[in-house]
Amino acid sequence: MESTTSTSRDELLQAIKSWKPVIFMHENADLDALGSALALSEVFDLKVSSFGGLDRFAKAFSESHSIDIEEIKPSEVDAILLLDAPTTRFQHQGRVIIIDHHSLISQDQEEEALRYCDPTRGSCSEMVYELVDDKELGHDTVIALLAGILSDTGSFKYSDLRSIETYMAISRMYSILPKEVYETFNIPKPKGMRSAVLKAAQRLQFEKYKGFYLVRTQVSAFESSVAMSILGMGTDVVIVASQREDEVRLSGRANRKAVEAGVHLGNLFGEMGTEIGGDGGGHDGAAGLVTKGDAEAILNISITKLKKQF
Ligand SMILES: [Mn+2]
Repeated sequence: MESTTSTSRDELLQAIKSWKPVIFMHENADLDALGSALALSEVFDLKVSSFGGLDRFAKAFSESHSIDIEEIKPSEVDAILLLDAPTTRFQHQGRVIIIDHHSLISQDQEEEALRYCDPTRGSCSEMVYELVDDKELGHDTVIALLAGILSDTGSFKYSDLRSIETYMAISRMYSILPKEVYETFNIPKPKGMRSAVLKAAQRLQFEKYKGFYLVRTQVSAFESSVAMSILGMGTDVVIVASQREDEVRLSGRANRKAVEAGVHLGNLFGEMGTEIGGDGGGHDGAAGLVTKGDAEAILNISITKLKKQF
């Protein structure tokens, strides 16, 4: 089911140069998407759109580095370059280029696009850097790329050696020490996040299945931060749901041991999205689903399906 690189580097670069696409990042764009966008924008003189918003780290980074991103709508442009997501998921006409490192969950998600995608890579930033490594990049762009690699690989916890090699190559080329990159993540926690984590811990339910601790819980917000915090408590897989009116968001995290035993949360949520409606996907150890219904019922379905992966 996994889609790998399907266009050549030369064909991709040629299309970027001749189509002059506007860069779109995924919804709630993270540092990986932002770093990739800044590098391509700088090298090929492309516009970047903030359509779909930025997450708190990407937002803090662009604010502190005075990076101004316009909110260009997809319907206003002839060609789109989508970064760090396997499908566009928004209304648009015209040509599409996709550079991504997620797996495409189902064939019907496939769209007419020039795809330069490799789900075996740890980050989009490393793929993009390798496309432009013969060009001189600005300092802020380099920091964003390094931060993108670090955050998407969980500081290399989930990476292969290529992520580390690319990180090293960039750091060496621009003489950047890790402490400067880590500063990017040093931003205050938003109001309510700590209490969301504590409330989620208070109401979590766990079971032991084939020697693995499976945890579920519910929050009203911050589901992915909560999932990360609970994974840090020593659990093997955690799925956190948040209900907002009839919309339910699931965020899941699995540790290496669970992934090695067969868990792939991106596939799990992708299949659930296809079966019950909604958008789901991600990586083996970190994924999300947005769907409609009752949080408790959807959590139950996810745990039942999760057990089949072991
Ligand atoms: Mn990414």
